[in-house]
Amino acid sequence: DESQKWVLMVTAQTPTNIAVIKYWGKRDETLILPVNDSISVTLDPEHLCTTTTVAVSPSFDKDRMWLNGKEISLSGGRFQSCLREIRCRAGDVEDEKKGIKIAKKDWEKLHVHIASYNNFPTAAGLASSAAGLACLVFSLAKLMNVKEDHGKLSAIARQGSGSACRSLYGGFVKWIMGKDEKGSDSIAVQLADEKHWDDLVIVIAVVSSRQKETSSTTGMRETVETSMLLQHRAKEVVPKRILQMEEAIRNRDFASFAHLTCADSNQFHAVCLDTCPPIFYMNDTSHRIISIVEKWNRSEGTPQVAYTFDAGPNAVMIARNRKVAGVLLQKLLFYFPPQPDTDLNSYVIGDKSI
Ligand code: 2P0
Repeated sequence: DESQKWVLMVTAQTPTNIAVIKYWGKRDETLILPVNDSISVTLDPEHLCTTTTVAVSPSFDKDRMWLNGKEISLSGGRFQSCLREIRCRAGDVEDEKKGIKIAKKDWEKLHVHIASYNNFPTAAGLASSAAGLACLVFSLAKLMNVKEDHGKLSAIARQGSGSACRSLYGGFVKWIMGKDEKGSDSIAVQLADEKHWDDLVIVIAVVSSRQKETSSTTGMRETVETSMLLQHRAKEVVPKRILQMEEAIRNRDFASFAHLTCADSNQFHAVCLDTCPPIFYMNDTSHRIISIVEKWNRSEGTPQVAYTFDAGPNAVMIARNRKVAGVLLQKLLFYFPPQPDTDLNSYVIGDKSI
């Protein structure tokens, strides 16, 4: 049947983001509404990003998805929420060259195939859901000619994974927690674009290639249920830090930026420790990195490097400029010397087996 032969495709690429004021804890688990605002920096797409191709064809008999070449289930509630939210906003699509015409109402009957690749090892514990879900939502929105702005799309990506809403913009991004119980105002906004503060250099030290033991979703739930410190953090600490961080970013004030970033990472891990049973995401190597950076910053009289750790032991370090980043790499190689035959492109500093 000739009418079944066409395939329409869209490809998009989305970088991951690193929070400098952390999201940890939900007030609504299904809609993914957080207990506080968060701020992140989106990485350069060359390094840690997801590339997703979405395709539609009348010959597809169900929605299917492949991650790094392996088919995965789309049955989870979060994928289904994203697909549903995008589908119900689909518009008319026309490709004259291919002779394809899809009317708004046709999308209910059509199925999509999604192929997604990460250009970094998913198992290394580096945020992959943020880039993945943001890219999925963005590419589907393009394919289906959804005419919503980035804010609206961020609210859809949020329902796939909280941190994903921040990956729809480059530069510095704030996820506003919002007040609405349906989540319509829990969206991401760009604070400054990628050119605003381009002296900064981000260095990621892979401390362990093992996958984390407690998923973010489970960890957050347990923290919300058991930690008293989280209440204090969400209500008293973060609202002030958000304002200070916005000002530091606006003024490119590295000293304030570094103090806030390090303090917020440490408080996030303190909240994890305050959870019952306690959650340990950092290990001895992570702690050593903190000590090295703290000592260096103090000896210089003003911060040179900020560190931040997510739900795993890997260190994300932000150097004030390229020169400092060079010195940072030298220091890391001095404190964590590789064996002579080590491939530095995949060197895991705390994991002797690699
Ligand atoms: C963040 N993290 O702000 C924080 C800091 C990890 C530590 O967002 O349950 O994968 O999908 O909303 O977004 C990781 O949590 O969790 C995270 P869900 P997500 O980047």
